[in-house]
This record gives sequence, C-alpha cells and structure tokens, in this order.
Amino acid sequence: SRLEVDFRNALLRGEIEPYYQPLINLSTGNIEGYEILARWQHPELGMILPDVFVQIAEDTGTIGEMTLRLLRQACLDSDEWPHSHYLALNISPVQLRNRDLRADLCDVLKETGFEAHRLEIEVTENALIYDLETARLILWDLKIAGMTIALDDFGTGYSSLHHLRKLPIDKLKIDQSFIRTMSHSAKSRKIVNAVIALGSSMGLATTAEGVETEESALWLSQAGCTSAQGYYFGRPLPSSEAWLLDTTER
Ligand code: G
Ligand code: G
Ligand code: MN
Ligand code: NA
Repeated sequence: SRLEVDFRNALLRGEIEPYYQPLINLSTGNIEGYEILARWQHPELGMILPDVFVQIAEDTGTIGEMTLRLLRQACLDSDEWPHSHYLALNISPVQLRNRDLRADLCDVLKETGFEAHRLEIEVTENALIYDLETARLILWDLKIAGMTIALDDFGTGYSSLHHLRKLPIDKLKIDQSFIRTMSHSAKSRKIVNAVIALGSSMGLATTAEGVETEESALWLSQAGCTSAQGYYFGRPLPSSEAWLLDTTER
C-alpha cells in the first residue's frame, strides 16, 4: 500500500519521532520517567498514530530499526533535559524472537552514553504467548544488561500469572481499561487493589495507566500504587515540551 512504501522512506528521513509521556511517582508527586511513544509526522497526511504504523513496521520487517532509531533520538533528547529520569521503550512481540535485541539496544546506549539501568523495556503479555522460552531468554539478556522489564497492559493478556512466575518482571502496568472504569465500577477497583497487592507481595512496582482525573490519582496513591501515567498528569509531547512538565509545580 501507499503507506507501506511511504513508511520505509519516512523512517530513513527521520519522520518517525519520539513523543514522551511522563510517569509520576505517586509517593512524591514528581516525574520519575517518560514513556517513549512513536509519532509519524507525515508531510501530507499530518500526524499518524502508532496504531496504524506499528503494524506496518512489523509487516515490513522494519520494527527493529524503528525502535533503535526512536531509542537513539530519545537518549539524545533526554540528555538535554535537566533531570536524569528513566525512559520506557515499547517492544513488539516479534522483537522478542530476536536474540540480537540486547546487543542492538546496548549499541545505542553505548553510542549515546545512556545508562542501561535508566532504560525500561515494556512488553505486552500477548508478546509472550508464541515462544515463551525464547522470550524468557531475551528478557534475561536485557535484565542482565541492567535494564528493567515492565509488563504492559497487565490484566488483558493470556496466562498473566504464569508469565509472572516464569519471567524476570520488575513492574506491572495496570491496563487503562481498569483505571478508566474505576470511578463507577467496584469490580474494577477490586481488581486494581488486587494487582497492587500482588505486585507488592512479589516486590514489583505497579503503574496505573490512563489516569485522567485527580480523584483516581488520589485513590491510586492511597491504594499503594507506585506510579501513574495519563492525561491528568500529561499527554505525550515532543521533546521540546515534555521536559517542561518537570518544572511545573503540582
Ligand atoms: O499514544 P499511543 O497512540 O501512542 O500508542 C498506541 C499504541 O502504540 C500503544 O499500545 C503503544 O504501546 C504503541 N506504541 C507506541 N509507540 C510504540 C513503539 O515505539 N513501538 C511499539 N512496538 N509500540 C508502540
Ligand atoms: O499500550 P500502551 O500502554 O503502551 O499505550 C499507551 C497509549 O495510551 C498511548 O496511545 C497513549 O497516548 C494513550 N494514553 C496515555 N494516557 C492516556 C489517558 O489518560 N487516556 C487515554 N484515553 N489514553 C491515554
Ligand atoms: Mn506502553
Ligand atoms: Na498499556
């Protein structure tokens, strides 16, 4: 298709850029990190969202290259920011079949001087269902290199608890669907409480995704959730604007 052809060139021309959404530590109220979210600034069509082009990147075998380019740019961008926060990078299911992932990511870290312990890798559970053993080896590679591992969209995938037992997970990102419905659903609140307790008992951090109101931010903080992300705290923004959130009083 037109977009598939455009995508490869867009990648080479640097039209795929990182946006950044802040992650807030709920005990201090301060920013602790930023999730890198890919955006495509198409010269004619305007901004295209990853729901459209991540699939194209996977289908055309360019997802690995896209990820490394985003990471390189993010490491350079964040080097200009006043605070040393972590960066969270999304990894696609197909990338958890590539044993070169650690070496590829570490090359970028070395080149940019960004420390591995400041890089968090986000994987979705659905990434793990095809070849769990290979995924396990790759996640251990990353872990041993010093990176942390977050399980994204937690609660929506398959056999979550099996994955928790088998894999070197550091953090659970509680899916937006639970957070969005919390204000009117007692079931959602109970599930969120249970996930926080599960994380806490296993020594894992918990991040609530899709926090849109002060009310849910306060509730999550009182429930012992470690950190939060969502429009209430900040939308994904380009580098020039993202770090400014850090200097705003909350
Ligand atoms: O804001 P948002 O539209 O950015 O993201 C939509 C979806 O695309 C989310 O599930 C997000 O995890 C995913 N996504 C965003 N950036 C990337 C990326 O660089 N790589 C991968 N694999 N997924 C991404
Ligand atoms: O799947 P993942 O969690 O990586 O995707 C993050 C997605 O959620 C991105 O598309 C991001 O723009 C979006 N997002 C982040 N915060 C909020 C929020 O508070 N509300 C809604 N509706 N979407 C959000
Ligand atoms: Mn994510
Ligand atoms: Na998510």
